[in-house]
Amino acid sequence: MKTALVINGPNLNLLGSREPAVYGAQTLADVQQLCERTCAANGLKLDFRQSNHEGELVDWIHEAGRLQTAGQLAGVILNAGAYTHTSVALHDAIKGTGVTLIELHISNVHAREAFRHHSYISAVAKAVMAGFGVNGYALAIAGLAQLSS
Ligand code: CA2
Repeated sequence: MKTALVINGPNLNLLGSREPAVYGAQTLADVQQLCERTCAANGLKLDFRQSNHEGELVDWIHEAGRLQTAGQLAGVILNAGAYTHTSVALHDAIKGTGVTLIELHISNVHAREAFRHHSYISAVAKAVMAGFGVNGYALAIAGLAQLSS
């Protein structure tokens, strides 16, 4: 059974505590449970992580590339948070590893401030998911399962 690696970037540990109108009321622990259930239903194992540190996210993308090459990983679902809009390092890591990656956003970033409209991730992602709330994580896992089958 292959693994889906779900990576959450900066400030997503605050989910459920503030800005419910934008991000909903569910916590990151709730999102992890949703991902557990969805992976089980789609024949995948879940590895669920969060970090506020850009370099740690880069290290995890490198690890994902190695695991995918070894046939153990279906791919990555990445909510890079604000690093989406700033990080050439994440862009280079995804491109350099060639890992299958779905970019995910809880909110519709294109309906928000102009600085959220550009993503350094989209050009190197297999697919992009935005605006479905936290249910987007479940939709992305189902999509990843189809891509890897
Ligand atoms: O919509 C998304 O998922 C975002 O990736 C979330 C990021 C934001 O910078 C992106 O533009 C869009 C922010 C994550 C911070 O989440 C918080 C949740 C609750 C309270 C404070 C922050």
